[in-house]
Amino acid sequence: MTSTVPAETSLNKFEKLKSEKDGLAVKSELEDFARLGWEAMNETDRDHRLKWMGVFFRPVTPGKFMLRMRMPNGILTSGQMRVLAEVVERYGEDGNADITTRQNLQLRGIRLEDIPDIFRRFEQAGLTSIQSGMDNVRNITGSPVAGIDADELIDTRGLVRKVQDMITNNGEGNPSFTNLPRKFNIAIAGCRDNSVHAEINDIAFVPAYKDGRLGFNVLVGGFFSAKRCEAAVPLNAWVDPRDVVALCEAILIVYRNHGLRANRQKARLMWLIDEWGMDKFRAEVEQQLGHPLQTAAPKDEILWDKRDHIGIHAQKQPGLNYVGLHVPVGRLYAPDMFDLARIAEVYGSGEIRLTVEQNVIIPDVPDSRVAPLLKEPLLEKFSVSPGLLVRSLVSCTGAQFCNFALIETKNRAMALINELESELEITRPVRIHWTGCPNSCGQPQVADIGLMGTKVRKDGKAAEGVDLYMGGKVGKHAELGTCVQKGIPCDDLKPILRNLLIENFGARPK
Ligand code: SRM
Ligand code: SF4
Repeated sequence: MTSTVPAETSLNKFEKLKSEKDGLAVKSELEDFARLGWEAMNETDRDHRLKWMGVFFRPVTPGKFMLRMRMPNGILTSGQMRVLAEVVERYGEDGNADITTRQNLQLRGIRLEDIPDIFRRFEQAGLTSIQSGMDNVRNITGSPVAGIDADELIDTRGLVRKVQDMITNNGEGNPSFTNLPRKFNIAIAGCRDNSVHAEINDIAFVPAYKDGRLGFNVLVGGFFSAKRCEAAVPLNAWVDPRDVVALCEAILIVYRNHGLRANRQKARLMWLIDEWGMDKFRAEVEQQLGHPLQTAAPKDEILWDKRDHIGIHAQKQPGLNYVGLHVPVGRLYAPDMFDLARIAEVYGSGEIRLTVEQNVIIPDVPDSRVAPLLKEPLLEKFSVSPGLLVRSLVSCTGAQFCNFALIETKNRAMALINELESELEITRPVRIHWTGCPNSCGQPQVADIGLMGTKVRKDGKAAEGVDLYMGGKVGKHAELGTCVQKGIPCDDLKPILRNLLIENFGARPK
């Protein structure tokens, strides 16, 4: 199976660079790049094709690359965490790692000359960063408490892994799926609370019973972009869990072969569904699958509000607990990562999980080990009972490392939330999401209060500002929030948020 790009496609810059040389080709050239150095190597390889290996040139910090991993279902072992900690540790102050909004890790400060060695270590540790950027399928998300939640319907761990293995050829790289028209997101929900934001993925599986059998209803086309944001829509299909991999493969092939490529702003899956209509899209998927799809189950099983998994929770395995730690805006440093690895081994089974809220879960902690775990000094930084505002705070990378950013996000978000928490008595969690530009990596549209970076004028001068989003609903009856106020200078934001929290979210001045 090879990639087929329609001949009549007029080639934009990205289609051109992909047609000249597939991104995956750089896999065999990494030693050469390491020898040449980032300043001497081919710029297109450096700025674009390296992303097929998860290696991102950062114009904000030239020479210090970002490495985006794949963490299927957001799960890693203590051994893997330690390998990642060793990688960032060697870069001193430049090195850190961020938990991403796709239940994943991004490492920072990486030098190109170290990449071959880092990748050898990844291979030994069963880690991969392959096909994690550009026109590839992003990290596949699954329920963060899969296999340990007493109320779960379907354990998503194996399914997510199988879908990743199909897409990446078991981590070797798969040229069948390295030239998609655009990025592509897949999520598999197995619990009752939709803790993966199914509605904002290009393909989402949500648990549903059909004729007494448990499987998934399928949604397609959800995405955010600067031009357009859409929630996923029903494919009118129900699949048995055994058919998830085949359906993902069929949809990806249809998208790869027919997705719109001329205009990158119109290249996500939803634009193809719009052009064809759902009936034609579904029929093409069936043809690719080689058999008809079953129609959707009449209702899905997403019946709960979304949980954030922070704190101590009994597992379905009697006597065991999972402990959710709050990691402020997802930022980790090497000592934190070593500590998390140690804590997972000493108190749990050595497993570590990540959530789309950029937090960490330590599973398999016996009842008798919970109290000693709570005394660990790391929990002063990564709390099990954080303040009600910081608890649900999510932020994209922002100006510190991202060249698309119109504003600084993570540091500003933390500073502002700390001030608001000290001035207000908060009575319930409020989900506040920051994103540095209209690409919406920080998902402001799923938040109670979403803040999207923009440029404004204040006192006649250019300044950093935000557009304010409200109304995002998650879990049961998820809905996207919308922009309610544009162009608020960041310097003027605090009183506006303060009033919003008092008037709409039950906060009281202290
Ligand atoms: Fe994103 C591009 C960071 C989740 C929509 N995103 C980028 C780049 C790669 C831009 C760049 O090259 O600098 C950012 C890297 C900055 C850096 O140095 O960290 C970036 N995106 C992120 C992360 C790290 C945000 C975070 O702090 O958590 C998330 C990484 C997820 C992962 O592990 O793979 C991240 N990005 C998202 C999401 C949220 C999600 O998937 O739920 C979205 C919206 C959902 C979607 O894609 O439909 C998102 N990112 C974008 C877009 C707009 C896509 C579009 O169709 O136009 C871009 C720009 C692009 O692709 O051209 C983008
Ligand atoms: Fe960068 Fe914009 Fe994404 Fe934030 S939303 S990580 S600023 S591309």
